[in-house]
Amino acid sequence: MRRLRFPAAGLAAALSAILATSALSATPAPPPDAAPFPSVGTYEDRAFPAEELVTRGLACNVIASRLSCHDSQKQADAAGAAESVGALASCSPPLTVWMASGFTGASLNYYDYPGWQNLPTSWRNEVSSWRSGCRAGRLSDYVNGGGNSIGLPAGDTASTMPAGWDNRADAIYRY
Ligand SMILES: [Ca+2]
Repeated sequence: MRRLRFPAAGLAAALSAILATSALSATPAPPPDAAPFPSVGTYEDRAFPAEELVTRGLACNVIASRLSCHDSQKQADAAGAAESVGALASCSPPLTVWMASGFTGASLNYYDYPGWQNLPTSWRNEVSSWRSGCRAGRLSDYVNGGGNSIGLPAGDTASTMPAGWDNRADAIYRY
């Protein structure tokens, strides 16, 4: 095996790089970015770009970072119960958000937890009602949990948003 030799200047550079790394690691790491919204999804057993699906007024599931969309909330809930496995299945119903008040309009069922999940672009500043399901949740004004946020107690629903929160959420957190 060939022995590695560091010229003096190279060794100094390596040492200072190590020291710089140590100094950086002492700084608290920023929180990881929220899970990106899936780029593709399925509807009637065909694949489509996600943004195309979520602008069609469908009821969609996000399970293990996979997107599948259905014609009605009832169909999405039934498919979600069948598709979710393990911990995700044991923690159903999911956190659901609707684009319109009164649990109407396009919807997204989020099964994954814990962590922030950014809403798809066409959904930002659109959430107008929600259902938290078996886990508590949170909605934030900006992506990645940024800006102000509101807590959603477990097992709760709201057919309209609290003052100042209609059409405002950009990301959700499921605890
Ligand atoms: Ca917002």
